[in-house]
Amino acid sequence: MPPQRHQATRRTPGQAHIGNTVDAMREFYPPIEPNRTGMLDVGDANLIYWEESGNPLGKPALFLHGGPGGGTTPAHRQLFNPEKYRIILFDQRNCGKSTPHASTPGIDLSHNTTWDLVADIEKLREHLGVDRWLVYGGSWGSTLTLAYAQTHPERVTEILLRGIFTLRETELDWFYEGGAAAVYPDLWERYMEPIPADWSGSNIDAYAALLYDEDPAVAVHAAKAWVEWESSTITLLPPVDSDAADEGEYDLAFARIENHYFVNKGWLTPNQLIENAHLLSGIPAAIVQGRYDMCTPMMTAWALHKAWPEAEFTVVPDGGHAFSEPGIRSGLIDALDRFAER
Ligand code: STX
Repeated sequence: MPPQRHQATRRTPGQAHIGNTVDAMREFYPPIEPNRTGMLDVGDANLIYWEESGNPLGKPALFLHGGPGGGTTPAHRQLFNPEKYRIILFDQRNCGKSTPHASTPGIDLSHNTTWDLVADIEKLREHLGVDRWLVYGGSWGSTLTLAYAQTHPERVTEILLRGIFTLRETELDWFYEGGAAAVYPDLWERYMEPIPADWSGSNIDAYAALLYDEDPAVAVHAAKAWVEWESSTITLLPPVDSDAADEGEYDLAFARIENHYFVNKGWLTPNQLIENAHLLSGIPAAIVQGRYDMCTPMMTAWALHKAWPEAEFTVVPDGGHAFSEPGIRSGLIDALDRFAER
């Protein structure tokens, strides 16, 4: 079979690999069901949904989902070889199957911060009796992976990151305040539509009010516009399906949680996660970044690569943001298969 163009491929540490080098296309592993699931009490009246699939005696691997507020889906299990990995997924506070859900009227998100989630990961690790684990995170999941691994490096065997996001002002400005409007002026109009014409503050602040409007129809309308902007710009090619049948709970939770993190700048100091990359020294790591990622553009992956040259760095030449895209998926599965042999 001739090589296919949209592959990510194996990369040696310390070098940037950018271009058209291709290996074999990788498919997802087959769909699997969890071996066990549970709800862990992490305090502050929060229960988080967790699940384990794959090999109960395999190499422990933790999947950190995006958003924040995106939740896990069964497809996330399929990045990992189920014979090799003990695959652990959980829904971060107030989203997915975790409770209370952020769409609940009167929800209080003050106990939902980056550092609450880092503490939750440690609680989950102890609850499951895991000593050390591989951690994978894409997008916001990459932010959380960096925050967790820089806080508890001794608990992390390997790191895999996709679509690097570190919640810096420049990154929020790009995606939520107008940068990406240069590429998607049509979709940008729809994102801006709920914001009152006389509003003079930031878009993120406008949405912070809209998402809690006393009229639930206004809040849901805003949530749908927020989510649609994000979900329609994360793949290189337009997505095929939409969530038109959704009642709004997913959108409300996703938009409220993301917006809450962005208003608070992730409870991070400027550039914190990149400046602290040295704390990850010695942990085998790989970064997979799509060249045409419009949500978390490559400037951040590049900055991380410069600060952390020992991590493998792969740019997928025809990749966007989503983990399911062929080149991105191939790069991730290739890295996970190699880490499985360590
Ligand atoms: N947010 C990027 C992020 O983590 C800035 C993200 N964007 N879309 C997603 O996650 C979903 C795939 C979960 C919808």
